[in-house]
Amino acid sequence: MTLESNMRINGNRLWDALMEMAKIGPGVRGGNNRQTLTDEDAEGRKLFTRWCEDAGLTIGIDQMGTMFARREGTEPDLDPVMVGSHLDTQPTGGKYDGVLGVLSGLEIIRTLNELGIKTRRPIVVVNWTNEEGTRFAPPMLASGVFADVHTLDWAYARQDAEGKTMGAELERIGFKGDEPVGARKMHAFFELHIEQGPILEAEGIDIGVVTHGQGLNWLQVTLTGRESHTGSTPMPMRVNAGLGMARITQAVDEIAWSHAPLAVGAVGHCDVYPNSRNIIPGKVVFTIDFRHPEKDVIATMEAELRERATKIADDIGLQMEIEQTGGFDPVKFDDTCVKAVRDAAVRLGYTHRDLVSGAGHDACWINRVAPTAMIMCPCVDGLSHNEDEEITPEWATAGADVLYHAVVETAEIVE
Ligand code: HGY
Ligand code: MN
Ligand code: MN
Repeated sequence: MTLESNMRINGNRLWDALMEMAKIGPGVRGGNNRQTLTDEDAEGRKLFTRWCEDAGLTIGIDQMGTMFARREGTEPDLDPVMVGSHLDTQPTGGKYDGVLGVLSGLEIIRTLNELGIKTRRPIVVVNWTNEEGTRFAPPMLASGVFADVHTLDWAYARQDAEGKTMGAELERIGFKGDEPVGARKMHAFFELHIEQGPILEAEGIDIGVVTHGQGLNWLQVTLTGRESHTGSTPMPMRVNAGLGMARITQAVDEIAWSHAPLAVGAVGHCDVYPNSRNIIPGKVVFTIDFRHPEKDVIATMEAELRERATKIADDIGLQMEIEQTGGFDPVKFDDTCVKAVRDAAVRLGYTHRDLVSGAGHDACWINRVAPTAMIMCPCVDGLSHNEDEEITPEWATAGADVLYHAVVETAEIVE
């Protein structure tokens, strides 16, 4: 049997699953707050487990808590085709970032079961732990350990704002598996994700065929000045760490604009100490997020930032430390997998265009250990990492249809 254009997933069932999962870890404005290794994440993992077991899948969990739900192939010894993304969300996240990719993988299984279709290769649906990197930096942490970018011990030692470690939290929620991370081999990996940008919607296109992912550089800056009274300290005597952060934040924006149109830069995280209304900040810690499709431009932006930040700190009399707390080079996805995605979009009659991913994804690390490709669907106003994140059922269905064809073609249908 070959994949025909009428072979499609059940879009209503997928949408119902998305809405069901969205009830877990609700945000304050209709989105989600299901941060990694929280009780809410554990509840979402348990719902996913129930659904996978109902679909006849066997579940393995590795030492980073990543979940692998396996549908057997007719040739069990062949390396499986893996498909998935992440169920953890930002603190003010949307209902679809990551979740669409995991639940579309499950929808593929449900469709294959319903039609009684068998594949030579096993198919494994994956929920990667801590893609977002908000509670425990850096992002894509479990897939990074899987791809041998980080060690397991380093990942376990990552601490959240309350000093809790990743290892202890994995233990606490009962998802610290014993499978060695990276032991599972795979023939290929596919990830469906919302674009989190404006291009597909603006151009009226259904499918992003993701050929590359841009690189990322997270620089954590610590500025130390002197706490003093905001009222009685004369201006010339102030050593204001908050002022340094403001000027460096402005410099980040100017550096990104100076490498337009593809460079981006912002400060999204900051801690001010002691954070009292009438004390000049004695210390600030904040994170710069630089991104660009070309590695050398990212390096140039970092060099320019270090030069300007040093002058800013010297002018104010601040001590400064800069530490890289996250980063990955731009990635080029596998040509064969990308072709499977593009051919699927054509076969199914969906409009499509090549795309570079603006956000980082687990696929960016898994691309190091297996042939990998991504599919993107539009999102409303290109908005994401915001509780107003929205997609349409049609966009979800189109993305999952293309994912279905790319995965099943690669896993090889058995006549
Ligand atoms: O930061 C990112 O690009 C991803 O959303 N974690
Ligand atoms: Mn994501
Ligand atoms: Mn995200």
